[in-house]
Amino acid sequence: MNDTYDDQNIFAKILRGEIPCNKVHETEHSLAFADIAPKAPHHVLVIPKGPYVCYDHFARSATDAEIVDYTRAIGDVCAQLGVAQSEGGHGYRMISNAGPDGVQEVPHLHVHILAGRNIGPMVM
Ligand code: DGP
Repeated sequence: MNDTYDDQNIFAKILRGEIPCNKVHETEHSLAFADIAPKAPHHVLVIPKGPYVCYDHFARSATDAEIVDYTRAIGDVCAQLGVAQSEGGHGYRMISNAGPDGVQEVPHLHVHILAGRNIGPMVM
């Protein structure tokens, strides 16, 4: 996988409204929705609306407005879920897989927010 964006990926279809999602939060440049196969009581995916394949692609190509919006949207989702550590919540794990070695399935940048139980140690 490289940074050539495939607009037929499943999250592009969600953004275009071609397939449904369980929306959690939306801003001008970002969308958050429940993962279809949750690995924790809260498992939310946060994506930018722009055509970015992975985090490094986004960080190097997105506008400052998109980066600020996306960064804040992730924090706002944590607060909305009641897990923001800075607000007394129990915390969460935030993961973003990239490319074949990162075992990224969907080639549109997404951050996984996993929370609602002790997620356990990182297993490699
Ligand atoms: P990753 O391996 O990081 O690319 O994870 C992709 C995630 O996307 C995986 O946890 C399952 C989720 N997913 C795949 N297809 C759909 C879908 O159609 N809807 C939703 N809500 N999530 C999906």
